[in-house]
Amino acid sequence: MSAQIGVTGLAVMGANLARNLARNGYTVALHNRSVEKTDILLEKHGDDGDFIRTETLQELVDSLEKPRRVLIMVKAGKPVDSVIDQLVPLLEPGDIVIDGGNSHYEDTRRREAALSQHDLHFVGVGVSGGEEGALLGPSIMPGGSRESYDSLGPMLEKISAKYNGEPCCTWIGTDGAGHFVKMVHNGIEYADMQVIGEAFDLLRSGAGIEPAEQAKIFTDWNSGTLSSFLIEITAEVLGHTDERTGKPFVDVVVDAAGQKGTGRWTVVSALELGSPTSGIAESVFARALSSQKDQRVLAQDILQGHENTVELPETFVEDVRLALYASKLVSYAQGIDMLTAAAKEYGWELKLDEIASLWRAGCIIRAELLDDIMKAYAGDERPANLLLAPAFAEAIAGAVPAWRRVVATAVQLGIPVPVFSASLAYYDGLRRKRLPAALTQGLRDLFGAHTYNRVDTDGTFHTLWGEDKSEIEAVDTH
Ligand code: NBP
Repeated sequence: MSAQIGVTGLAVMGANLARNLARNGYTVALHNRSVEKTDILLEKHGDDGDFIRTETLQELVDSLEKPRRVLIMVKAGKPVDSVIDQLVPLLEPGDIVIDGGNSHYEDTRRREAALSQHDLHFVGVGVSGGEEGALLGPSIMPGGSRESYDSLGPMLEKISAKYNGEPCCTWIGTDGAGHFVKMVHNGIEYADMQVIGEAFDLLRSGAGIEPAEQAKIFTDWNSGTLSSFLIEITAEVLGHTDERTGKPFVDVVVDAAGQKGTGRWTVVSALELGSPTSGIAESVFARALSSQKDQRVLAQDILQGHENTVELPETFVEDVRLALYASKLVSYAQGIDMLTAAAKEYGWELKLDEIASLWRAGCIIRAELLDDIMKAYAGDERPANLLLAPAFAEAIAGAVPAWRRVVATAVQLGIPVPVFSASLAYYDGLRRKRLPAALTQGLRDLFGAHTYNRVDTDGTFHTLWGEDKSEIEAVDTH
């Protein structure tokens, strides 16, 4: 018996993907650097399907049908390079090496280029859904060559999550496209979680609504336009009581948020692409600020808030819901804008409707909203920005008055709402006829002769600020 796919790296994600593959009828060869993990998996879950136990990468490779498919599920970074280096001499042209970890897309681009020199396919695959998703059906974002997808795609589609029967897996684009899209997914996830946190804080600190009561509010919100996995689990976490103290669980958790790096990668990449991903960036900074616990403790006694008293409108809870919805839409709009910029930069033909469609189930940001986003990009006329799609322009317009009230209230009460407010600033920046960027251009021209364009005529100009302030046409030095 030979295996249709081999998995090396059998920690939580690799083990669960291997089990998912076996449960779907594939024979899976198993390998882990330390053989214990392989044996534990076989002992506990050997009944899930057909597995082949191997102890070395050579044995793994020998157990596979050709062209071979080897899925690497080891820790992202150097371990991936190490495994690739060991695998390459064992493989033959046409074989497919798959990296299903959270690798940086630039690493994936580099590895794809290197393996193509050996006539090997290298497929960077974004996998979202955590441990449970890997077992029961994740959202899968494969990059790499189209040819490799012909061989690998059916397998990945079979084990992926399904939305109304449709697989949440489709070929994304060449080289690092899959990992790039997964990275942006994670960036949106950061923003999504932060706006939920801001809503929680406003309801608690602003309106005095206790977590248990908020759990009911979030459950209620989950049946409307905000319906999503993250809203659903927010209700679960807020409704949980700490066993030891009898206090709300959220009150016994240290308020310092961790991060593993994909949010940061998203923001760095957005800066490099010149894509204004302010909501996602603020969500990463909010986690960073929360973690500066020492400074925060000192600041509590030194920095005065001078908060104002605000009479909350009767509609406050609904206002917060609308502000959350609008800010969430902005995060998606910004994430999608990044995808558009990256497609241009890297020559990927990203299909935004397909990307939205494969986020509809299995992944952490799965939400009803994504079905509408998919539809917005499905036609021939793709909106230049998600917020400009007629359905979303209307939806966000309906939320704007409440959104402004909520941000103004938060400012008066001294409750930080970095993503609510950055998203509103983005919205206003996008829609306003004139921006103070004109003044910026004037300043740049004065101190650095950086030139400017005029609203009334073509050409590039410079004002002789140090002389008679007359205007000259600038010579194009490019
Ligand atoms: P980990 O990221 O914790 O990695 C552990 C695995 O890497 C073990 O199998 C370990 O082998 C192996 N490994 C290491 Br560490 N160094 C190695 C080396 N130099 N050579 C060979 N193998 C090495 O596993 P995970 O949490 O299952 O995640 C796997 C990938 O999936 C990561 O990229 C992660 O970011 C990504 N991911 C995780 C989640 C999640 O929810 N956990 C979700 C989505 C994506 P050993 O047993 O011999 O030490």
